[in-house]
Amino acid sequence: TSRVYPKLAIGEAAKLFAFNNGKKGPLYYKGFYHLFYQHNPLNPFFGDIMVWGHSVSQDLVNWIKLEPALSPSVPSDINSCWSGSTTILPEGKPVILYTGSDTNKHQVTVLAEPKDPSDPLLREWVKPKGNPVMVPPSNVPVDCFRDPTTAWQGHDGKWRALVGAKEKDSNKGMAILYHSDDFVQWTKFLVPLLESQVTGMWECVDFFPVAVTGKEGLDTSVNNSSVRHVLKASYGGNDCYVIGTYSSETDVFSADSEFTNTAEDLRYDYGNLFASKAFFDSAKNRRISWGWIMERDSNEDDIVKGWAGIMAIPREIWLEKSGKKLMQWPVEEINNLRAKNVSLDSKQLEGGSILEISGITASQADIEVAFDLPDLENDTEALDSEEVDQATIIDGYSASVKGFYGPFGLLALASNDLSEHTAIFFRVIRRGNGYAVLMCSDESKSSLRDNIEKATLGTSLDIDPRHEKISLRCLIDHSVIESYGGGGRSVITSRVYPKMAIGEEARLYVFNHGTKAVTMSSLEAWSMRKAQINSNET
Ligand code: DQQ
Repeated sequence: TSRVYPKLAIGEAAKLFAFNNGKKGPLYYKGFYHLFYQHNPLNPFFGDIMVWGHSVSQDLVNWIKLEPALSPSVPSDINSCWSGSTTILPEGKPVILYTGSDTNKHQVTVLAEPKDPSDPLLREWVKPKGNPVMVPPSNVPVDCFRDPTTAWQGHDGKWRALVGAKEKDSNKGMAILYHSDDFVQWTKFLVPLLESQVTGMWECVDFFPVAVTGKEGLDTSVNNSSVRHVLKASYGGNDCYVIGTYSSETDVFSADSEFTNTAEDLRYDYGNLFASKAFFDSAKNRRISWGWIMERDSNEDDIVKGWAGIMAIPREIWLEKSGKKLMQWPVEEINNLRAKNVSLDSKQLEGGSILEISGITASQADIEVAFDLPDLENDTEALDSEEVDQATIIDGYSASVKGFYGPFGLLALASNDLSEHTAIFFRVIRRGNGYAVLMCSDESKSSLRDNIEKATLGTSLDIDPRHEKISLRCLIDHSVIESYGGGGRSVITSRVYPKMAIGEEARLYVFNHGTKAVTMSSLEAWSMRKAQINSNET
């Protein structure tokens, strides 16, 4: 396998060599952020042997790639080291719980500890005797029991952890709860902490507290009356979550809603993001979620380019003031890559208009733009109404459907003849006696290449366009567009493979293809510098 070192930019900073997927056990320890990730050192696709790749950073932007942290070495993980999580014990030592594929290819939970806890780079890990510490329960298939969470301590000081699973002969997905006094002996709790009849296997489960007010992150064991809990499960290609109240006295998690395995489920991202993991960053008291962005090209393409899979920009997450959903925003450190800046004052965008944003590197950029619909209130014309079937709503995720208010937004990674572009846009439609804002990312014209999956994606953005501007931040990086709507209320990540709109040939436009004029009340755009990625081939 050729190990290629493509020119690296921001999102590409996380382009990790050969195949990687899914976040594993990120953590902050002795001044370093650690990113562990599923890695196939041999081929740019999911392999029979997967290891824990390992990179470290002091700022979440510039990275040093180290040797793999975990590789198959004991009967419990001889056929792969799959996903898991890190936990920092009260005395400050980090430990890992992860899924091993054992000699019989059963998925079991393995405990690993740092060989030298005084090494801030945590380069070497050892697997104490007593492994595996958990094995699939009898009602769970041996290949549906994986991805243990970060553990937390209840009021009684006992450890708790969850493992994602599916029930035998059913479509029930669940998070199985385990207790432990010593982090080695784990006892399964009578009932799962949460389950759903309709989702199938829950991968990469995550469970953590969020403060009911403010943005500060909380360490995983915090629980009190000003805390709620989030349970995230990866299924159906999405990272979905519910918010609820957890008591360690009863070990009951009362969720406000259920997983339905439909578009109604709350998602971290309405585009391409999966197998994320959140961790508490004690350096800055924030909770950071890190997701994996899959390839949408072919295996053959991945073999040609020599790598596959990238990590999204780390996101700070906190509870939205309504308490009904999470907010997400790129970690502030990414702003340190901002270089040349252009800013535009308020402009009226007539229906059918398009305006190039020049003066920045459109293929590697950070854009913040806001739109305003001053006439919406007294617009008596019959707007597009949302009282239509779901299929029509989904059609609305395409930028080619012309409405009254919308589509308006950005054409990113656009060729100058617009034959290639990814449209990130909004629509405002009537909903009952108010309005709904749809936020969409239309990849259908993102590439002239074949064998690429091009989705039209969208979701409802939870703001009232009569009283607040419609804001959008896009981090554009060659083959990734991360779009944050409404200050982080909704996020859509698109993975695209333009053939013409690459490097200096890429363009950026603001557009309004709706019938009605909208006001672009402000736009700030920055060229983004490359992050430094080095291999510490010690
Ligand atoms: N990928 C890992 C599993 C996890 C899945 C294996 C998530 O542990 O469930 O590479 O994409």
